[in-house]
Order: sequence, then structure tokens, then C-alpha cells
Amino acid sequence: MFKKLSDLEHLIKKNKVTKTLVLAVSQDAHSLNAVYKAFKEGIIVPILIGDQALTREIIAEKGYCFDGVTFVDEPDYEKCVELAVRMVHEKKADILMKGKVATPILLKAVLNKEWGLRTGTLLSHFALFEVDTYHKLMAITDVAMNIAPNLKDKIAIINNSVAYLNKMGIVKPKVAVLGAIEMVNESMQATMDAALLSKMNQRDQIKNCIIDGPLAFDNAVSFESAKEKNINSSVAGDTDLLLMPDIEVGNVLYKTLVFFAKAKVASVILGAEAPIVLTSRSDSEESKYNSILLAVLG
Ligand code: COD
Repeated sequence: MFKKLSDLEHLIKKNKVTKTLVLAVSQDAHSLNAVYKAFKEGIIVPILIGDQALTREIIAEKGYCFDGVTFVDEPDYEKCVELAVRMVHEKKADILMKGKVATPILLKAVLNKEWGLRTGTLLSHFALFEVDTYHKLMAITDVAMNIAPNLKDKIAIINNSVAYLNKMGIVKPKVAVLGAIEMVNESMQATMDAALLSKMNQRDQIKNCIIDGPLAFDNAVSFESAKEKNINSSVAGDTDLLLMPDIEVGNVLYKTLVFFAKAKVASVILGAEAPIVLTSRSDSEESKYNSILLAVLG
């Protein structure tokens, strides 16, 4: 089982995996640093699409050597994103990565009906955290794509994440469906959905995982907290995946973990034709690099 995000790198190197990654709107120093590191490690072969003059300026400043790498000059953000998405759609690249462009612009292109990366399932964001105060890696979903998922969306979001965790070797991930409280309250939709998801899991309508909820954050991540409240759950305190009620809660938790708890993170969009590295502009170079690793593993 993975305890640290650096375990992803060990596994990829052991399996000698190299993937082609297209960086959309490449004139972004943080993304280029992470891409260069992965390139030097032999993990990816990049294609850099963006304003070539600005991109080369950053590369020259850093003293990076991208010899042999394809550069495509397209200064217009939307055209640039379209070119990158099409490249993945046409299987000329294995991974799409967001550079210096707003998330909705990239996601709208990914969802384009003609040349986008839809597969017929819901696309969702998956973030994998390494927090010093937790005993293993913990995934959190969805903090960046689906704004207010309904029950059907939540099933798809769980399925996307569970499939990825299964790929990482976690055979039956423990999924905590978060609420503000651990009791079902008919005025709180998140707790109602949580109860339904748990029952659907018990009846094998959602497979390859163990779901429990509603759980409040404290009892989802702390066995002692759960015990104090007499919560009898095999998930409480040992959660592999936290399902968020909506994007606001998810995004605030993500940023709280990063900024206050100094957590390390890797994140990707799942459910598309290929993994998409979609970190936020405030994410560190390390988290962008970790996200590339996570995408390579997919
Ligand atoms: N998976 C598959 N198809 C989808 C999804 C999805 N997650 N979301 C929308 N669609 C399809 C719909 O079925 C429809 O066919 C089409 O796409 C358009 O749907 P809309 O009108 O609901 O969606 P858009 O295009 O207005 O917006 C989609 C976004 C993903 C851009 C939107 O949901 C969004 O802005 N999400 C939050 C992104 C964000 O700001 N994240 C930053 C956090 S740091």
C-alpha cells in the first residue's frame, strides 16, 4: 500500500513507464518545472503547446534543455487548449496537462462533443493527499469539477475514484461519505445521499469498495473520535477516499490541507479518454510533479 506520494515515482520507475504528455498553454513556469523534472526522469515525453516565444523565454531563464521536444506555437488560449485536447483525442498524446489557463476553459474543451475527451461517464476530479497526521495516503473527491453532484453523479464519482484506487493496488478502498454530522437528517441532503450510497454498497450496487456514511470529518479520519461517538464502522478512522458533498466543501478542505497542514497532493481528472493533470495555479511545483506521476499511473 502507498504511504507516500514518492511511492508513485518508485512504482513508475520500476515498471519503466514513459508516457506522452501535452501541456496546454505552456508559458507557465511552475508547470514547466514539473514537466522538465518528469522529462529528465524519463517518465514523460512532453509536447509544449502555447506562446512559443514566452515558453522559450522561461526555458532559457531556467537553463532547461528540451532538445528533441515538440513545440507548437499558438498564442490564443482557446485555440491552444483545443489543439491539445484534439491531440489526446487523436491518441497522439497519453496525458493532457493544464498550463497557464483558467480551469473552466480547459474543462469546457475537454467536454466538447465533437473533439473532446468524453467517454459517456461523468468526469470527476480526484486528489490524493499525503498528510503527516494521517497513517496512509487519502484521496478526496470531487473538489474541482462537479459543482453540486446529485446522487447519480456521486455514484459515478465514487466509481471513477475506486477504479483508480484499485489500479494503485488498493483492492477494496474504504469510502467515507462526508456530512456535517454522522446521523441522517432529512434537512441535510448530504446525509441522505450518504445513507443511500452506503445501502447501495451493501446491496452490491456500488462495487469494489466499502462505503459508510454519513460520517463527519472527525470520525472519518479518527478512530478515537468515532469510538467516542459509539460509531461502529470499518471505514471510520481508516478512510481511503473521502466523498465531498459539493465543490465548496471539497475545495476549502483541499486548500486547508495544503496551506495549514502543509499536505502534499497529487490530482487528476478521471473518467475522460485520458488522465488530465489539472492542478490549481497556487499548487506547488512538487504537487504538479506528483500529479504528473498520478496521471502516468493511469
Ligand atoms: N462529466 C461529463 N459531462 C459533463 C460534466 C462532467 N463532469 N459536466 C458537464 N458535462 C456535460 C453536460 O452533460 C452537458 O452535456 C455539457 O457538459 C455542458 O454542461 P453544463 O452546461 O452543465 O456545463 P458547463 O460547460 O457550463 O460547465 C462544465 C464545467 C466543468 C466547466 C463546470 O461544471 C465548472 O465550471 N466546474 C467547476 C470548475 C472550476 O472552476 N474548478 C476550479 C476549482 S479550483
